[in-house]
Amino acid sequence: MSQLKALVFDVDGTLADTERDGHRVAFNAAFAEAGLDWHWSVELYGELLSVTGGKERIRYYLDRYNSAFQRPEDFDAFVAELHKSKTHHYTQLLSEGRIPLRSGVLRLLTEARAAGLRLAIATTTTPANVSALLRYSAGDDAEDWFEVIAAGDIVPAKKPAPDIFVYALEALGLPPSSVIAFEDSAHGLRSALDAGIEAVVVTVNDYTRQQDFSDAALVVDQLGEPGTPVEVIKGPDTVEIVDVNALRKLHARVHG
Ligand code: XBP
Ligand code: MG
Repeated sequence: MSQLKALVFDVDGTLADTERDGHRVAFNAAFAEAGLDWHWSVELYGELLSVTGGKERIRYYLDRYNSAFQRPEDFDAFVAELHKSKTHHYTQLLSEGRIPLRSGVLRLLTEARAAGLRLAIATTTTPANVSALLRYSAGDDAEDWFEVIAAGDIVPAKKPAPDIFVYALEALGLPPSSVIAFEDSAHGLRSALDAGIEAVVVTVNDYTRQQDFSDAALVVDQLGEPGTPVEVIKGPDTVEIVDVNALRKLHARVHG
């Protein structure tokens, strides 16, 4: 039986609830700064999250919801510039400490490190966003806790494609059977599964709670804190908190 060696974390929606009050607000600030009358409401943004990647999401919005917009000559440069401005607004927002880590995340990261488990990140978001989130929500050294930070355009295809998890596994030098992946969305779950990772823990959020997680090993509302038991949506209802002990049992259950 393979041994659990590493935990691989998605970022947006998993480490922190970043989409509604973070990325969405930053997109709208970038649109306003560019003099565009675009506004992504909480509801519309939930629809747009069906496309991963901020630049891809802007294109999807124009294709699907604003086809009348007169696209500039160099459309690629326009999208890249707009997304760069959005990333500036987003990292600024993070620097004001407005997006905390989700319940149980810091606890689990600390426990995992103490238990000698290796840590990695596999995310669609821009690398600068990962650095800013870790720095401002967990401290200046938090980025160093992760051996591998696989993020954004480093791979050709974004989630639900498996590329980013494959990249992280190769960088760790580990087979899929020796890791547990943590995700928040159906796209992320599919990406991890198609990279061969069978043990996936999903922590749902308001945007993803209704999605299909039938192939996840464990689906909970949060990783939990002592005294704040998790709500088990799918998986062993004996799980009260997602800690290293629970993860080792989950890994053994999945890998026999
Ligand atoms: C979520 C995404 C990202 C963010 C926006 O990534 O799809 O595109 O919504 O970040 P994950 P960017 O759940 O894989 O962490 O604008 O930098 O893409
Ligand atoms: Mg996510």
